[in-house]
Amino acid sequence: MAEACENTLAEAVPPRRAPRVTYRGGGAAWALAEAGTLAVFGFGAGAQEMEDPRYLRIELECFDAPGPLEVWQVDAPVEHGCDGAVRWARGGGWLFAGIELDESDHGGPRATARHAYEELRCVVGAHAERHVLRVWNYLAAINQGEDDAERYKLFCDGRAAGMGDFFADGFPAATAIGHHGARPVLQVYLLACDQPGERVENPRQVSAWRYPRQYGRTPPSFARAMALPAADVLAISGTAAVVGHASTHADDLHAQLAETFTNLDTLLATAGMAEGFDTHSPLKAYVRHPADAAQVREFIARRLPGVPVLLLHGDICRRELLVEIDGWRYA
Ligand code: 3EB
Repeated sequence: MAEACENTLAEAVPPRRAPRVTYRGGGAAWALAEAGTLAVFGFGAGAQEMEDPRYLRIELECFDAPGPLEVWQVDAPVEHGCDGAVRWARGGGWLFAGIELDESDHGGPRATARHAYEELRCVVGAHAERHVLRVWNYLAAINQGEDDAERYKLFCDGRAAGMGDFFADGFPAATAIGHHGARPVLQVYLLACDQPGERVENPRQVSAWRYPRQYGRTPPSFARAMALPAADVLAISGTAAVVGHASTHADDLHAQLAETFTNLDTLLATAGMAEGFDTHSPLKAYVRHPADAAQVREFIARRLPGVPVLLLHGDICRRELLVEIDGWRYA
C-alpha cells in the first residue's frame, strides 16, 4: 500500500530541474547571497572560512591560484541549517548535506567514517529529500598503512558500517580522494533529491561493491554514475584507469588518462548520453603528482575543448593510479 502511494506521487511530480554547478571567481559571500544558492565550495588552505552552513572549505589544493569557487544553484528558495555536525540546505526538491570531522576526536578513519555516515543518514532521513544520489569523500593520508590496514580500506569499512541498510536498494555515485590538508579531517558531502535517480554501471568495469577480497575486507560502496531525476543529467563518480577490477598502466600518466576517457565514454554511452560532454559539464581532475598537472590539463583540453575543469591535488585510493576524473554531464 505504501509503495502504491509512492508510485502515484512520483508520477504526479514532473522531473526536477537539476542544480546548476559552476566554477567561478569572486567571493563566497556574493555567491551565498544570490537567490537559489544551495552550496558553495572553496578549495585549499587559501580559501575563505565562512560560517554559512552552505559553505565548505575543501582540503584539496587547486593547481590554479587563486582557485575558483564551485557553486550549486537551484531555481527555488533555499532554507538551510545545522543538525549537530551536519550542515544542510534544501530547495526545489534538492538537499545538500555536509560534515567535517576531525579524526583525532573520533579515533582513526574507520570510526570517523562510520560516525560521519551515521550523522548524514540521520539528517537525510529526516527530510523529504531522502534519495542520496552523489557523495564526495575527502580523507587525509589515504594510502598510508599496509594491506587491510591502509587508511582507505579502513575508511571503506567505516563507511559501510555507517551506511547500515540505508542504501539497501543501491549505492549512490561517489568519489573518495586523499587530501594533504594540515588537519586530519574527513570531509563528506552529498546531493540528495526527493525523487530517486537511476544508477549506471560501466560494462568495462566490475561494479565496485563486487571487487574481490584483494582490495580490502569491505568493497567500496558506490555506483559508477547516477542519472539524476532531471532530464539528461549524469553525475559521474570518480573514474580512473580501472578495467575489470584491475588498475591498468601503472606509472604511465598518458595511458591512464586515455583509459579513463574510454571509461567515461563508455559510462555516457551506457547512460544513453552518447553525444558526450558539452561546455556546461564541469569536471574535476584529481592529480597525485603536482608535476603531472600541466599534462593532465592539456590532455583534457584536447579531448574536451571548452569543458570547465578544476585541477586538484589529491591522492587516488590505489597507489598506482595517478589521476582520477569526476563530474557532471548536462544535456
Ligand atoms: C575505482 O574505480 C577507483 O571509494 O567511493 C572511485 C570512485 C574510487 C569512488 C569510493 C573509489 C570510490 O575503484 C576508486
